[in-house]
Amino acid sequence: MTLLRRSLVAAAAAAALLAPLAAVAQDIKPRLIRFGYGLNEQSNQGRAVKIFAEQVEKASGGKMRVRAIGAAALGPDVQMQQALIGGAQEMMVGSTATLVGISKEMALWDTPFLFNNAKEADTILDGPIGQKVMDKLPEKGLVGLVYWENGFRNLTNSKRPVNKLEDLDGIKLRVMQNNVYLDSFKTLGANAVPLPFSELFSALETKTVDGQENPVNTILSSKFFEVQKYLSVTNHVYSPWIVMVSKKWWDGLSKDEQKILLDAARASRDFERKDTREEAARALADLKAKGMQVNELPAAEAARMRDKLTKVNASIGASVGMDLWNETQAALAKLRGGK
Ligand code: KDG
Repeated sequence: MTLLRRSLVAAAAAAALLAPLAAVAQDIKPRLIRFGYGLNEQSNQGRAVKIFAEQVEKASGGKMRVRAIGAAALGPDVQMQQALIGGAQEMMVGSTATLVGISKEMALWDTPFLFNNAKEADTILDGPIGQKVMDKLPEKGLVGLVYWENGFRNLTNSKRPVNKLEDLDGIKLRVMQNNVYLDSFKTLGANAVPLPFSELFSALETKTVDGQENPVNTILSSKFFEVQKYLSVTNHVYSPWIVMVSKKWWDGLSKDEQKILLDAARASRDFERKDTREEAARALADLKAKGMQVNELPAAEAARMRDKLTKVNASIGASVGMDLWNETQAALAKLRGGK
């Protein structure tokens, strides 16, 4: 047998010996999941991603590892959404409001004053209507797992307290990149300026905008109190976050792996809502202690705000579909003791 032939036979034998080891090595190499989010690690959003990561690693015996990447290091919501659709990133949590450009039914959750309290929000979001809205995502390349709580949104600005609608006149107010928010605050008299969350602090600091609106948790964790004097409690809309997976990647997982992610998402949802509500209960006192001047919008002014925004609601109904709109209104009426 020639030297070449002997070498080839030896190489083939070595490869046959090493193949099972390579397969075992492949088996124990953990599946890495890049999970992007926009707030910082110390925020309620960051804390919940950490819980999700711990649950996944524990349930998979270390075979699935979540790399939590916060502070919009993977880009703003809209950029991460595209990365998931393209399969360049596995998971994210972000605002439903920034998803409307991809899935129009998500605009349902932008409806001003849709929910009166967290119980209504949990019941609708975790029930058949919330699932129906989520079921529109796979055709767009995304899979929604659960809704987390961003929370009821309130106004801050550097100019004056908002005690009546007219106090919004001329305020340059940053809003999320979403037409309902844009239309709503234009209707209320503000000069609405859409910006990604990642640019918000510097826009406030440089006075590019006078104000913004976010839940008190975010006002605290993003230190907006350093660049905003006035906090006016309006609770003008309940804002959900949504935990999503790239469908391209999801479809390649085993049923067991998919169940691990869904179970961990549900556990992190329950943690996140409890954690967010406990933090929100302390937040007004914390923000006052940090120098913010806090006022509550009087009920009569909130009623005026609702009335002014009814035409925005009509456009939402038309956009998400009147069946979904009417089903939601009926479910809420039933929850509130109506027929
Ligand atoms: O990644 C940031 C998003 O989670 C966004 O929802 C935060 O509420 C937010 C805003 O105002 O952009």
